[in-house]
Amino acid sequence: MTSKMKLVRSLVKTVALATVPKHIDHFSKFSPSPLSMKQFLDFGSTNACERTSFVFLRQELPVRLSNIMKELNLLPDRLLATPSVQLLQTWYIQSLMEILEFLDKNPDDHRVLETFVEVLEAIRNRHNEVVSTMAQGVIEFKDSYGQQDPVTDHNLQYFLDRFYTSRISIRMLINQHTLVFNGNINPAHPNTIGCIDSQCEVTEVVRDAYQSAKLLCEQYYLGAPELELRQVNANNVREPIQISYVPSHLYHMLFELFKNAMRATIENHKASSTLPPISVKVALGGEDLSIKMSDKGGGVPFRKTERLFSYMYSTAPRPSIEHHHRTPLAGFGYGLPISRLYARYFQGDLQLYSMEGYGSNAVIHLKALSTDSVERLPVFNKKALRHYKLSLEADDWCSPSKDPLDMAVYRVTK
Ligand code: W6P
Repeated sequence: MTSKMKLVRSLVKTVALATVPKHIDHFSKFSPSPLSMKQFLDFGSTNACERTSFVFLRQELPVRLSNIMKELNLLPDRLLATPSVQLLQTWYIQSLMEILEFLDKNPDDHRVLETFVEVLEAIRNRHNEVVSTMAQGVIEFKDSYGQQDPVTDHNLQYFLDRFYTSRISIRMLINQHTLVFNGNINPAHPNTIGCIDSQCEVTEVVRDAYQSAKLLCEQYYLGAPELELRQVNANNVREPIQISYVPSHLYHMLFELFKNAMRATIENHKASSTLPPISVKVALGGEDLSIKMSDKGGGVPFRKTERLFSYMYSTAPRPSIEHHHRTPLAGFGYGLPISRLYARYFQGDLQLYSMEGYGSNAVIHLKALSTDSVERLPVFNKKALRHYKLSLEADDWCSPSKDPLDMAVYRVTK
């Protein structure tokens, strides 16, 4: 390439870049359109139309990207300025620009549709390391500014929940389009449309996730707890439990929970020669599909359970004891908070009920009906903006006194 060509290219790029804020302002004024599991399945069924999907995505992807980019800009300057977050922003801008290229393209030109699939695949790859890069940004931020105040902590939790949910949803859209319109149906799974299994066998995913966690566990400890799996199908006692779901999402959540349960079980039974099993119960009702995983790992104090889902706590410098034998098996990381986002993404939830001194129950609640499984998406609006503007106020509950008698004296004498 001649230096003149290079100059022209870089000028074109600069001009395109300069219009990005305008596009972000425009597309962030639209609310994302949540899809139901049924709509996802329809996109990939017999009457699947690549053209329709293309026309939808070239609008919807910029809307979802712009909504979250607006919110990203509300992060504390000191976090925004970290190299990690700067890098991450360039990925978002680049991807947005690449999709905007398709706005004036002809949807009836099959070459356009082909290029679109390629561009989406490139975008998906570009964003592979978003979670770890953002985590790195949070570490850099904490390292240079120390322990944050509760407001920053709250804002960061609020933002990252929304940011990672947005990412899950964008990847879901990209995966569905690229898998469905690449023409290869998976013969091993005839019920799969893209990454959705319309007859996802829940206990099968439980067993898979258990096996993987078990292998990992056995590499670092001498053994692993057994699995005790039971299911109750209230709708039809004889039928196995099936739902329309994304098996990879379910696997992700269960694998994370198993790692935590195994680690707790082993750490709590170091002195004993036997390990209590991890028991999993899967129950299907008319509305909910619930999965409860119980361990006898000694539990977590109630006061500390919220921390397991905190991004700020999870990026805390590791306690020094942990430095000596770092176990890759659970603890510290975004595993639990992100698993909860997967559950919530299709209107479910993930909760941890612990009994300190005994063990923990982790419960995943999912929607049993594909009509209820609708994407839960963040939208950038006034209410979201208000969240970032909360200021530190005095608590409207008294703080517990260390010494009630002092307090009594204080009251009387005052
Ligand atoms: C624990 C802590 C935990 C987190 C998630 C799942 C299970 C468990 N068990 O002790």
